[in-house]
This record gives sequence, structure tokens and C-alpha cells, in this order.
Amino acid sequence: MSQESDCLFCKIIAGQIPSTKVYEDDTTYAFKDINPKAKVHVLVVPKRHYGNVAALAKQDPQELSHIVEVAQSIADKEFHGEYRLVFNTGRDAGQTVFHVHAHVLTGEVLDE
Ligand code: DGP
Repeated sequence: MSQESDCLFCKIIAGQIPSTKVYEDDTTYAFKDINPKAKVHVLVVPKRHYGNVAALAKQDPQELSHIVEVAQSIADKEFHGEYRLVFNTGRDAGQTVFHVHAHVLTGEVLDE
């Protein structure tokens, strides 16, 4: 799996930094956000390193689709299939970790 030596989420995926795993398969890893913004706040990431969702969409659209499926399955389990899915893209949009990640916010009624 392609890894960037300086990437926090590559290290989490590799088990070099601990995380609370929610889901894992061959291509995808999901874990609890360290700073939750909802009752359930999970980050879903491809194991392969892409800097943002646009790069992922271009280089591996099937994985992007799979990430949405994983988000749906988390929300099916946690909150009758309803959730907010956010990909912050770029520093000025609030992206702080440059390994693409879907924020899955669910588990409660969310503010608009
Ligand atoms: P963003 O701002 O969209 O790049 O989101 C990055 C998220 O990653 C943010 O909500 C906090 C989370 N985060 C940062 N460092 C860690 C960590 O070491 N462990 C976990 N579980 N989450 C982290």
C-alpha cells in the first residue's frame, strides 16, 4: 500500500499511531475522530495515500464510491442511515490532514 512517511493518517493506518477502529477492509480504514463534532464522528480513509478528495476521484473513483458505502453502513448501524459526509478540501476550507478523509457525522439530529 502506498504510504507517505510524513503522513499522520498513513501512520494510523499502519498501526504506528493508535486509533479506535470502526471498520477495516483491504482498501479502506475507518476510525473515531479525536475531536468529535457529533455524537458519532468517524473518519473514513483510503489506505492508499491521496492528498484530497479531488485526487481520489480522479485516480480511484471506485474507492471514493466505496468510502460512501462505508459511511452509509456506519450510519445504518448508528442512526437509521442518516448522516453528514464532509470532505474538507484545502487549508482555507479547514483541511488540516492532507490524506483524504471523509468525516461521517451521525448518531444524533445535526444542526443545519
Ligand atoms: P480536517 O480538518 O478535515 O483535515 O480533519 C482532520 C481531523 O482529523 C480532525 O477532525 C481531527 C482528526 N485528527 C487529527 N489528528 C488525529 C489523531 O491523531 N487521531 C484521530 N483519531 N483523529 C485525529
